[in-house]
Amino acid sequence: MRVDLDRRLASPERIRSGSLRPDILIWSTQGKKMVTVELTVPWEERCCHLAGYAWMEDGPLCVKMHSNSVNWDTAKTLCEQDHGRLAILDNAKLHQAYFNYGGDGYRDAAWIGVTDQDTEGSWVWLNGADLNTSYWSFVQLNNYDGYLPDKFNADCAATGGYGGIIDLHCLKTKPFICQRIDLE
Ligand SMILES: [Ca+2]
Ligand SMILES: [Ca+2]
Repeated sequence: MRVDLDRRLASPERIRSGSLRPDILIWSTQGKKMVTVELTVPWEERCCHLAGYAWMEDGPLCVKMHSNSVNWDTAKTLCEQDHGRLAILDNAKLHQAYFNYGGDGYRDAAWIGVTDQDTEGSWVWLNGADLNTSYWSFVQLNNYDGYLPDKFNADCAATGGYGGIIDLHCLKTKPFICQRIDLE
């Protein structure tokens, strides 16, 4: 079956409901069953790159490092507008893939998708997972970052230095990392 047409996934406009996954959806309302079919074609392996994101095979992780500084909420919105989310590094493998990618492992502070805005001290990723701090090389979640006039209210997290995680005031502006989980 040829689905890799001219390096584009093409389907008639009137039956296309989305450009991403799944490729085929078959359902029966009577039988209350749904079957999803995902076709893998050679070109799809490079989707992450083609979308302008970095492909970190070891994760696997498909992320984009945005160097412009915005507050945490804006970063979250910008990632969502680009069909993604603020990056979620909720296991050691993802953490390692991210920090080992290129360079010497150093990463400037950049927003990631974990916050303790709902309950102070209880850090939760945007996918609902609790933050496990065991695999971060240093953890500075002290609810303080010197942001004026609200120094003792750091509820959003950023990557920091060599494998670390730090908390900052959510209104502070920082670079941010978006993730396209649909391209991983
Ligand atoms: Ca906090
Ligand atoms: Ca802090």
